[in-house]
Amino acid sequence: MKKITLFSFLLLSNIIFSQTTYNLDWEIGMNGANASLTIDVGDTVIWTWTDSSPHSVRTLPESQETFDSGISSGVGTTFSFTFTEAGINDYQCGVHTTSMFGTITVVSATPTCDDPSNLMSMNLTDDSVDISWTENGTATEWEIEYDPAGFTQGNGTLLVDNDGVIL
Ligand SMILES: [Cu+2]
Repeated sequence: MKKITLFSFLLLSNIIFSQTTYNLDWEIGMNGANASLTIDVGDTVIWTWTDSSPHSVRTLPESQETFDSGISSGVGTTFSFTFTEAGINDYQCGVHTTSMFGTITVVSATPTCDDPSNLMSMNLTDDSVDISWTENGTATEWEIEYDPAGFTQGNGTLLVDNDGVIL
């Protein structure tokens, strides 16, 4: 008899996400709204030096995440940082602290995904099984991964269910 192991239930919306790269010019006089962005967790900001003065990009002490590019010069110099935590990141140029500063606000783009519970299987035959679970969030569609016992999660056969009936 073939044993089917039902393994994994994932919200589709939880595995579909994208990352965005933002570009900011970095020169004397860039501050406030011109140097500020609201982005999602996982997004990257690239600062590009657009004048010939020496600059840096560094966070202030209360910033959620911490970075410091060090001081460098040259039009076209870049510094990039990928934000991985939701929060507020005030930053400045370490050389021109009063004329070059901004805020990168990072928000959480991924909805929370509650694990289903009460996973049960019944009526197992050679080629079918009834399964049930309790949805603990607001999902209306589930991805079901299965294969013979011992398969590697991620390599199994996928089914998508949105009405509780799969034939
Ligand atoms: Cu500067």
